[in-house]
Amino acid sequence: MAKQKPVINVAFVGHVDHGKSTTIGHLMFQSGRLPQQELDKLKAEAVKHGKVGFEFAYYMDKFKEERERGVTIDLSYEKLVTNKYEVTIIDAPGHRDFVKNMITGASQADAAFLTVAVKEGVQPQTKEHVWLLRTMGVKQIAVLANKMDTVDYKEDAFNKLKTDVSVILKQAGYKLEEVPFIPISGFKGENLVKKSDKMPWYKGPSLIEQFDLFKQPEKPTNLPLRMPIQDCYEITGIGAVPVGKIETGVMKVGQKIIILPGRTGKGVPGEIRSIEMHHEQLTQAEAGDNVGVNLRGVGKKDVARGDVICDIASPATMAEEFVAQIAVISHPTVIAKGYTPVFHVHTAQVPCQFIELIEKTSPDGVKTPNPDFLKNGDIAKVRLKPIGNLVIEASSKNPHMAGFAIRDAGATVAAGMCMEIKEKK
Ligand SMILES: Nc1nc2c(ncn2[C@@H]2O[C@H](COP(=O)(O)OP(=O)(O)OP(=O)(O)O)[C@@H](O)[C@H]2O)c(=O)[nH]1
Ligand SMILES: [Mg+2]
Repeated sequence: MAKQKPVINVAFVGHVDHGKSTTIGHLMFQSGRLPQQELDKLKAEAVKHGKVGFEFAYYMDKFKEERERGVTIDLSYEKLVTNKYEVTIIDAPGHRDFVKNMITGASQADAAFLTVAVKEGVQPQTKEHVWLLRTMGVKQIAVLANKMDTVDYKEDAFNKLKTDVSVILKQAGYKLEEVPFIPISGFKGENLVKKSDKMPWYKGPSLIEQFDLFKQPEKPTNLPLRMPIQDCYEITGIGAVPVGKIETGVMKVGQKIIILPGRTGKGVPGEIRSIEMHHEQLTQAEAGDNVGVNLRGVGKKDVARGDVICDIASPATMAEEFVAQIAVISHPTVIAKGYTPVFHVHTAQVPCQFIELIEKTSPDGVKTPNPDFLKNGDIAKVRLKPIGNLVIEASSKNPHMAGFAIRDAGATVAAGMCMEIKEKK
């Protein structure tokens, strides 16, 4: 079998209408995936809905409501094969009503293009998305200065945007020297595949070249084994078979493991008897693999979704309390001490109580120690107490086990990362 190219997931994010879907659609057109005939049809449909100019966006925005309103509502995915990678492009919505979908996209991304229309500049969701990328652990960002046609492809306008966007990137903790800025016109198709002759002052890569400049995402096989259990089956003659994705590390037949927290909260020790992936028996599986495992010493009643299979030599931590950095995205009122929403951490869902608001940074960048409450747009350092047993790790120890979304009444109210843990003994 031919060796496959490495896979990378790249999200397009940024404020509503700044041209994410259009840029992706045009990129697909120029790289031959969207035929002229199809484009003509999309153009006719855009005209019909009074949305002239949305034909490229329509390639990504397929729902009726998306097309009528001319906004992206949910994530859509597109494959692109570059010289180096098999890329999965994730088109995220920019509208503030759909931030929760953007968060899901960010949680799947290895890298992101922050798309900013050069005339409008930094807008509320430009900033919010930068923070969310950071919170969800997206380390590699490139900025697309889009709609360069609206400023006659002038270098001054590009430089002004660069200065403004740099401020928010820096606030969120990105290293500016690691963030490339690329001037493009998604609609006119400038600098997407071919270098644009309209911007001779620009010496950097085109959009498609930038995909290959992103670093290859690491398969975290060096970290200890962590497999959050998605479900557990009972198979006659075999016994309990937990299934799930190995987040980090390597799993081998014969390996000694412990499942945390387990029914009792004290952990259930066992041994890997067999590993199965796509109905095939393996002697070893690793980070990224979705597997079913049969365990010696473990019954179906001992484990459930939300438990984590860990290497017994370096098990995960259960938190008595933890300190996290969170971004408040969409809460109907304010978050104060005592609030106890449900936290979604790997496959676990556990209520956690806010026991201390340590510091907040409001959207204008002002920091307040010990605030009384948090509201939408705030980034905060908080102390939390799980009500029940929760396996979570500090992002410095295992970033794949540190991220979470906070949900309440069917909506994502905030997202965050665990920074520090007080371990449960
Ligand atoms: N002049 C000009 N218009 C553009 C460009 N890129 C996008 N547009 C227009 O901007 C509008 C919004 O484009 P979309 O691609 O839907 O923007 P989006 O960022 O995907 O929007 P959401 O997904 O709803 O956040 C459309 O009218 C596009 O034609 C560009 O490079 N130049
Ligand atoms: Mg869109």
